[in-house]
Amino acid sequence: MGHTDAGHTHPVNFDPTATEPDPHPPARSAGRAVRIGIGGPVGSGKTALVAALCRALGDRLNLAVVTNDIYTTEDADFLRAAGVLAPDRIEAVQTGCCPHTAIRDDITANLDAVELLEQRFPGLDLVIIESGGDNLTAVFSRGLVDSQVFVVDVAGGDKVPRKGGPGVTTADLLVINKIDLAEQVGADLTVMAADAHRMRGELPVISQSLVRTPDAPEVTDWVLAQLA
Ligand SMILES: Nc1nc2c(ncn2[C@@H]2O[C@H](COP(=O)(O)OP(=O)(O)O)[C@@H](O)[C@H]2O)c(=O)[nH]1
Ligand SMILES: [Mg+2]
Repeated sequence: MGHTDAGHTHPVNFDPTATEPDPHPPARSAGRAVRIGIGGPVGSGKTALVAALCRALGDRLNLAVVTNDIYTTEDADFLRAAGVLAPDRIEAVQTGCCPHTAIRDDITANLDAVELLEQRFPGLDLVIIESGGDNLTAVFSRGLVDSQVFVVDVAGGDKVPRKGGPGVTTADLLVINKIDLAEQVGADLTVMAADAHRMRGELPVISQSLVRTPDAPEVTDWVLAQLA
């Protein structure tokens, strides 16, 4: 006899902004470097933020960086050329695939890069891992990072925070970058901040401009608090 679904109702409570929390606690073992992931869409200012953090913290901490690019080592090359950190403290992972794959689904290449840096620099305090530019869906596996920052910018308009996605809703810190451009693109910063807080509950939000404050003082303080 044929099966029929007639009469059955399937309640669908789909909330496109909701994301299942990662069930695995951060695998942080005593003594190893704290790992902080920096994610967010292409061009939002992730590499610029990594450079700012290196400038602000490079003299105070034993610090290293892993960059992720799809087909190049562009971000690592940029950071080395900018001289923000000794070149051998920067390792590039070429993902060859969608960036989220290498930071969330198969983190092996990133773990290898982190371990290489940990062997090269005993007593490392902090490893910053920059994701390849992705969209609003890419977040880091908690098996790779202890905490993560998601960077969006105002240039795409003030709608971005309310579009949600796991980066906006669950990252340990949301950065709204390039606030210096708000007027040019007609983005309302009050709306962006209010939407961000509504989407994130108690989780912190920092609005900043790396043009106005190139050393990212608020994000630097947040990073230091993660190490405390
Ligand atoms: N006006 C402005 N430009 C910024 C700011 N932060 C980064 N940029 C620029 O935005 C572009 C993309 O930044 P980048 O760090 O490469 O973005 P990524 O793709 O997320 O790593 C670069 O030209 C940066 O100089 C900011 O706060 N204000
Ligand atoms: Mg980058």
